[in-house]
Amino acid sequence: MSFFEVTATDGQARTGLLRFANCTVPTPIFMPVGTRATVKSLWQEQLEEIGYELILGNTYHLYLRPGRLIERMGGLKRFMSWDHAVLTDSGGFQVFSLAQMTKFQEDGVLFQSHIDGSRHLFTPESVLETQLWLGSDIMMVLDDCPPGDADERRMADALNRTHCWAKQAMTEYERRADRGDFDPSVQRLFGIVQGGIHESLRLESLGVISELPFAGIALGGLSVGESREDMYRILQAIGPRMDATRPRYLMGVGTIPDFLEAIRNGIDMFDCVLPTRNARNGQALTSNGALNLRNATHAESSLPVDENCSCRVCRRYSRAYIRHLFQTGEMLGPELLTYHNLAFFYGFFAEARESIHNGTFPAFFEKWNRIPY
Ligand code: PRF
Ligand code: ZN
Repeated sequence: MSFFEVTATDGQARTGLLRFANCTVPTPIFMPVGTRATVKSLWQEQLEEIGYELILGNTYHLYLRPGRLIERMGGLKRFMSWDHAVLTDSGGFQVFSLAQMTKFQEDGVLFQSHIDGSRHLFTPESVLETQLWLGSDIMMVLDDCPPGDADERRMADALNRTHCWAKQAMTEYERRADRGDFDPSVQRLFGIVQGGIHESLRLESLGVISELPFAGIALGGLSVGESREDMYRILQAIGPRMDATRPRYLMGVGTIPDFLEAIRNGIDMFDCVLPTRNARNGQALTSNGALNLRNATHAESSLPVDENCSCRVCRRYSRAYIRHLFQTGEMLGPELLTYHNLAFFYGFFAEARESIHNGTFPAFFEKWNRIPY
């Protein structure tokens, strides 16, 4: 049984299966973000109840805190009691967005912890090592993701570095697999394509990364401040050219319109903090667009958050009640909206997969593309 299998296509859109040691998940798929070994405010039971089996963790945060404790506790999945699948990001992106001071040195990136200012070095080998003891099913290579408005020099340097690091990561992965340090049919490594909004750099990067035997290929460096037009232009140019036999992962994206455009161009995997972070600010994602439950218009509404949603929150609680929870700063407010938003995304992706199976993806695309998000 192969790790990834495409089961149906509709245009460039595909639906398929990702097979892990403990579970099989269908694609296209959304992965809830559980940065610090928790999808904020939810119990693992609730994620399972919605239907999620693959979640994301962050190497940067977990390495800094609680660090090796996780290894002693039997790995991330045992530690957080998650008996399904986990993908961990490498820390590359987080170092550049969160750490206080970064400096490229000794074939890695030197940074100061955003927690206590302590100094650390991430190398392609060290972040692989960390993800091995975390026990991630999918490990991401260390990459250099410059800001969207970086100049050409910084862009070219970043791409070179990303490609060198990818080769070093694969060499180390194969060396340690050969040594029997881990099971490569359980812990797989994905490469990351960079290149900003420059089509030529993206194609070059896709060529370099695709040549290496990664189990999957990710698109990094999108949704980092560029315009929507630029992002969609890159998705259209690169998505369909990515190796069709390997899963394609668009990192840190995004919104319903972004999912539609990416799925249309052959992307299989997504993660984003949007449904969980926005929930904590009172924003609900619904089949009619986004609405903010802190708004006074919901003060006396006995409607559910989304009339077309059958999640446990929408079956039981009113907008007025949830607004009251936010007004009073009660913690149940963010909890209920996080549950709904993740259930809403789950339903959207289930519908996307079904439409690809049925050959009705264009109608699915049109229906959702009309809704203002
Ligand atoms: N690289 C890594 N993680 C990421 C990104 C990236 O470029 C992004 C950009 N959208 C989100 N998460 N390693
Ligand atoms: Zn709901």
